[in-house]
Amino acid sequence: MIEIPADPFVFRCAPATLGLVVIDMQRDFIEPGGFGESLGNDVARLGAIVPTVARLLAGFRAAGLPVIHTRECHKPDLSDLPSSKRDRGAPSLRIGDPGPMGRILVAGEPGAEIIPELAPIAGEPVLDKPGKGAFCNTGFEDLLTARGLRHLILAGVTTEVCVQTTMREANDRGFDCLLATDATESYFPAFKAATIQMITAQGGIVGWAAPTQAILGALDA
Ligand code: C5J
Repeated sequence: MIEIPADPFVFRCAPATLGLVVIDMQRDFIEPGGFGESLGNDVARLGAIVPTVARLLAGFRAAGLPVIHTRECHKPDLSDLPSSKRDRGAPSLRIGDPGPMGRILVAGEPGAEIIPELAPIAGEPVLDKPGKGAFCNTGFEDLLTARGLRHLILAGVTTEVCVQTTMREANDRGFDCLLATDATESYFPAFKAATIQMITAQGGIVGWAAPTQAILGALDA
């Protein structure tokens, strides 16, 4: 049994049901010139968590536990991009527009790739998702179920958008989820803090939260 000291209480599971989900650690969110910066954000905040996410990944790989990566991106013909998503806000570059790293958030373009430091290795699924949550119009639930996964550690960006949405979707489907607090980040520090408070409040209404060291310590034990 794996036991992770967590907020609001210990997160327990059998190793065979535990997997790591790394959300959207893509060049478009983390590197200058991508979607994140086009929205006016300081992408350096997100880059700062890369070594911690790498440690978490290494811990799961060393323990022989499954890792799944997601990428927020759209088909080149944008047929999976609703106008409600494309036209929201006033970014300098919209999804599908050409930018310094190719077309913004389009599958196959350099910007949509996972950053090289966290590149998936052979056997690790990479799930392309058109929504903020990983369950929207994807086969994510089947992918998890086929692997016998019921307990998920979540990491990645951004905390209050794709990570939180995925965690809420997973929780509603009966998965127990723990957010790795120092392996996730937001462009807005207050939104990250509020997300952690929201998910763990009321007895863990959406799930658990714990730092990477606590997760790795439990895997080692
Ligand atoms: C956003 C994401 N923030 N991966 N995407 O648009 O959180």
